[in-house]
Amino acid sequence: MAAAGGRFRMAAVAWVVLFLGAVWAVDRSNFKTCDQSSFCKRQRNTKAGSSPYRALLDSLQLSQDSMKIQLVNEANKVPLLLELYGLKGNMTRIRINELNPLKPRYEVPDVLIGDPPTTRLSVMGRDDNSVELSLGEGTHKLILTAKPFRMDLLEGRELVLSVNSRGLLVFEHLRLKKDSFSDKVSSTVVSMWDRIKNLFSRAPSKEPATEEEGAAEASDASLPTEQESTESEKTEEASKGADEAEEEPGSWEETFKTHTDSKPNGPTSVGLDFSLPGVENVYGIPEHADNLRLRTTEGGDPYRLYNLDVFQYELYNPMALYGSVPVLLAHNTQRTMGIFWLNAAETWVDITSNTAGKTLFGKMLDYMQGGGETPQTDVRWMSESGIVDVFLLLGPSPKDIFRQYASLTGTQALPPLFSLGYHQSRWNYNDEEDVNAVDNGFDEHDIPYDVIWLDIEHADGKRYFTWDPNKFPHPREMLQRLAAKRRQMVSIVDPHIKVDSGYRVHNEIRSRNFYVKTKDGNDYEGWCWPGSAGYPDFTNPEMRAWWSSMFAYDQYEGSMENLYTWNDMNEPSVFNGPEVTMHKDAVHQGGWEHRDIHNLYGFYVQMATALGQVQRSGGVERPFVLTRAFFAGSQRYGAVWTGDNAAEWDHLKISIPMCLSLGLVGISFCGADVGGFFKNPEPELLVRWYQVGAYQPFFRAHAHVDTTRREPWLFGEDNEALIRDAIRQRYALLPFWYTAFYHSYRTGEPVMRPLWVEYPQDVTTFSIDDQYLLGDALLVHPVTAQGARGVQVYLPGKGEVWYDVHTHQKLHAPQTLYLTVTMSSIPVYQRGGSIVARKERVRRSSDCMQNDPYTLYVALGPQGTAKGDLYVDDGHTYNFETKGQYLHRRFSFSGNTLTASSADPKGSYETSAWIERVVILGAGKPAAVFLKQAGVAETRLDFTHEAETSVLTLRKPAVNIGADWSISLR
Ligand code: MIG
Repeated sequence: MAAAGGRFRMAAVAWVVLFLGAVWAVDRSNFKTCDQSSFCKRQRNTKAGSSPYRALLDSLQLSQDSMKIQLVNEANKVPLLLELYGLKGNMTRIRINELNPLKPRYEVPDVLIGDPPTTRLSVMGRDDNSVELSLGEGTHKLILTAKPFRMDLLEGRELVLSVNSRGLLVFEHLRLKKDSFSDKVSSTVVSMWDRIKNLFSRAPSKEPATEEEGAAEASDASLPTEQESTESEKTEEASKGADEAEEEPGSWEETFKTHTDSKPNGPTSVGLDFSLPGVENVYGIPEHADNLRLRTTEGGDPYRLYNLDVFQYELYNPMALYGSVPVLLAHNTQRTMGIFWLNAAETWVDITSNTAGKTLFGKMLDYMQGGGETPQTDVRWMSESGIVDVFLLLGPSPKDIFRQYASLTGTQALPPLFSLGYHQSRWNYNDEEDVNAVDNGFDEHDIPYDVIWLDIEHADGKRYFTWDPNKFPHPREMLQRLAAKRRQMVSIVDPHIKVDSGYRVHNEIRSRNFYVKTKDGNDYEGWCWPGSAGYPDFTNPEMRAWWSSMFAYDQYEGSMENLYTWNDMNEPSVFNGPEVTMHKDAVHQGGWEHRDIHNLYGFYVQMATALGQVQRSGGVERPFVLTRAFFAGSQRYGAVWTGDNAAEWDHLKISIPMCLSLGLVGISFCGADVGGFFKNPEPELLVRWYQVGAYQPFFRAHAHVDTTRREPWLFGEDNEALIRDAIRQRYALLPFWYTAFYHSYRTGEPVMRPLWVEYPQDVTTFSIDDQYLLGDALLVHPVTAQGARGVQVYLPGKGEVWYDVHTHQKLHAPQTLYLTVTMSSIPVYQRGGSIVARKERVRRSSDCMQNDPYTLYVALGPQGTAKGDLYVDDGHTYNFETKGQYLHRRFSFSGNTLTASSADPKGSYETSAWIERVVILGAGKPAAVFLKQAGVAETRLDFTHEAETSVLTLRKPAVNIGADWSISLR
């Protein structure tokens, strides 16, 4: 690859150094600190104090569903327009934009699944300096104070959230550069804007340049401006603004390392603060390699949200990573709330707290002396461009928050069943023989697996949608061989497209004018794996439609039904770009800068890819697409993973909080590279990682091209047996995983969830992130420490009981127990009161298990009752949605009777799968057991009872999983 040049040699050198065991460390100098990001610095330089903003009460307009009011910055007189909406389901939306922007500001499209339904707002009272509004179903009220501007949200008489109470609303209005300011220049600017838009006019487009434009104009028109803002007044404002900004270096041009950002629009950032009285625990805003519970950012950098390809990322810091979800959750024993900051530009989040640094004892002392202030957390959001568009999710319970957020951005797509099985990947499986040998290896070693993955070396010279003619000359035969074993393959399709006139994909994108443009209007080119590469403009719906069409079987040659997709490098990664990504002044469809849309790029790549997969099957089959970059709403399109981790114990450990944080903001289908991407894991670490991965939603082993091979059978028989056992545990629980995903699909609740979600009043759980729950029934505390002899497990729930799933030992809660572990231990507990379905016959793949019989595990609660459910469908089509072809079964145990009934009469599905066993944990020994089905005489069931563990096993009820029945113990 001579063309690839120095960057690749450099990368190679870096890896050699790494593999020689040199220091593991991100090169921090490649990435900006807040101080090096001029808008972050400017925003942060505004300190808490009295807000310069005043709300003009006379401008208040109340309509059916919203309130509009002008805000004016007393310092520069620039007017803003604030819109407030009460949304159905206990949410509030606040939008702040310029009243008369020089040109439209970016408003994020496509993330919300629709226009959120509103509720009626009403004015309850007003005086000289404030207005009181009633929100929602009358449960909340909002007091807007005019001067200084702030808003306080109350539930009953309790203040739950304040906006701009610290006076940190900073809205940099669009203005013209001072020295270029004249009528002539101003018309030049406008015509430049038109010209940039026209760059895309070759592409046929039915949509107007921006929908937002129209909306912004409409809202301008609909409001009487207090001071009629004429062109000349605007002019004054603009020049005033320019004066202020002149003092700030970086406002009109910004340099980082060798890159200069031309910033044609000058400073455009927006920022706002939120105060949360009574709150000490905040979560979310992934992706960061940090604990579940967010820390305060005083004295350090804010958490950064800017999708980046970070080489050798370090743990426990607020640096940006591959994906961004601007959603923060706040929790205390009384309530849970959420703040969704809908902005796709570079964003920083500061968190401060008045109790930070106080010890628990200190807080207690405060409390006892009555002198302590109420704990409070303050959150400050700062984005480089766009508008303020923020949703306040008012809970009050954690599950309300999930429902509220899902109503805005959608729920987790129901994955095809195979994708919940085990995935075998490495960079790279070399050729068809290699794929064959690995595939056969799983059979020889009796280890189930579902998917084998091909990384970038499979394509012809990193030209995605093609196959290397020497290594993969017969892709269809290879895929057919896998299909015959009821297995799948995933191939990588990255969004950087090799600039090569012999490459059809490139030619088509270029001829359709679908590439992102430079600020000068040329096709943007960057260096990536193929050498010089173009970046398709995924923000353009026409481009996405074309991209989707590339997944048709006749377009993607060599593909077939069991080939699925992996989207990597979609931050986007640009090796020679600023911070290894795209220049912010690159231009997208509609004339929007990359600055405006950056965090959305990866979201769109996965969207277009997933849609392509759906279309290739005529809308019948569900897609599977793994993405590295993501945004709010990405849950609708597939799975994410945590990128290039390392074969180190700390990286194993942090996979838990990283996936928990994603689950809290809707993205349930999360996993980390099992084994660690960089470096070679020692066998102990590899085994432990399989044990952890088997109990995380996306379960894929993956490894860097320079690592030694690590298929499960390469580490001796003992380790192989341990890995086999972990993978088999995963497969046995597939019915449970699938059901948990069904719930996530229905409600948005996370599959893998922090303990506090189920025990919201138990303060002990608030910072736990070394154990978690799957659904509401299984508690997992995996071993993540080297040489571990035991783990401290916290079992929550006053008066509850838990059962060790391996020994069936019953344990009383709440308690922290020390559990001794060996290399085979994967500490998992089933909650007393739950029922979990498993399939316990060992097969080659999940598809082979489709009609296998079930075992029900009924774990009796303290009252001798239990309930649970099971979701079943064909595992791969949309027929569950379009034809009602599914079963949602309910099981409940009380009064010594276990009953099976339908949880949802709208669904029905024919399956031959039956129940082969029922295991009741915590049961006494009955004299006899009877099975009853409608219209059939009662039959007696065989059973065994273990007195020591109180386990009652009922043999062969042999009822179809779709049938209604009851079993009574007498
Ligand atoms: O710059 O495709 O995170 O999983 O193996 C590295 C090669 C590019 C990064 C991904 C990794 C993948 C690798 N890719």
